[in-house]
Amino acid sequence: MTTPTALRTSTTAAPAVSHYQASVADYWNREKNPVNLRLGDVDGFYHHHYGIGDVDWSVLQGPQDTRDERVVAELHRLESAQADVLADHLGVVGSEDRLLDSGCGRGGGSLVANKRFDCHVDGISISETQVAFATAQAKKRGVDDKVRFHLKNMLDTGFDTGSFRAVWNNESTMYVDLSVLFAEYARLLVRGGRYVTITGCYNDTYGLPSREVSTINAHYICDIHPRSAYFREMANNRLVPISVVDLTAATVPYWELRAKSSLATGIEDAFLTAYKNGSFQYLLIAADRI
Ligand code: GPP
Ligand code: MG
Repeated sequence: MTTPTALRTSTTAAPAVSHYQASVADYWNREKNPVNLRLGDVDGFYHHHYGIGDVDWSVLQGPQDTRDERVVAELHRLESAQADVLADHLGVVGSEDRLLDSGCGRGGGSLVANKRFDCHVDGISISETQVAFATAQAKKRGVDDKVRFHLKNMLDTGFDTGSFRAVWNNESTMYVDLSVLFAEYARLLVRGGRYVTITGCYNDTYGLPSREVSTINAHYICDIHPRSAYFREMANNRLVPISVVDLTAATVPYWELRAKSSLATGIEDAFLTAYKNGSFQYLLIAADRI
């Protein structure tokens, strides 16, 4: 077996990652889905998460030659609404505070938080391509003095203890062991700091992962956790939930529109079936570091 680049002993900035993480990084280094790039092109906020809120179904009517454009704008509006809801839960953030966007993708969420709070944001990813892309976006917006992106492993960031007012994961916790992740956040967050995640989790009351949840895992090379694991590992790591919002019903319309669009990637039916059969849930959890 070839040793993944990021695992080799090296003097480069590449983070120490497992073979599994190297395969995930490879996926994101190659990823160029129009559903992400064309949506980001709308306003320069490139997201790697899904959307919430009611769909304006009129986008499917009107001239055929501009239908795609209308659908792209509508899907992006719903993804932007999701990013705003996450930012709503970050608590009181001042312009000198520092936030961590853990699993930052192409950097859209970091730019949203900086725009809202004028704060410092560090975004981290194990994908070189994503870090380079996000860095270019921050430069383009002229916010690279406050928004910085790093090639780092979220399980072992190397950032100073107590250096962050808030940390978030927007759909990236399913790539890591939560017991290790939350121990790192308990270290990174200042006492009284805020942790927020929006995540897809499997529903303990359904049982173990359904066929559709397993299909989603295979599609993205991830390992969706049960809902219970979030609360157990937060409790084990000085993170006390303050808000739990079930966004499942709010995300279904996004998937219905995405399934009808030319941007569909093939995973849409699995999400829709999993949400509708009760095996999968889309949750926001905000917690305080005590
Ligand atoms: C969306 O990224 C998020 C993930 C791939 C992580 C898995 C999330 C779950 C809730 C299970 P994306 O925006 O790059 O995905 P896509 O290309 O499908 O839009
Ligand atoms: Mg996407």
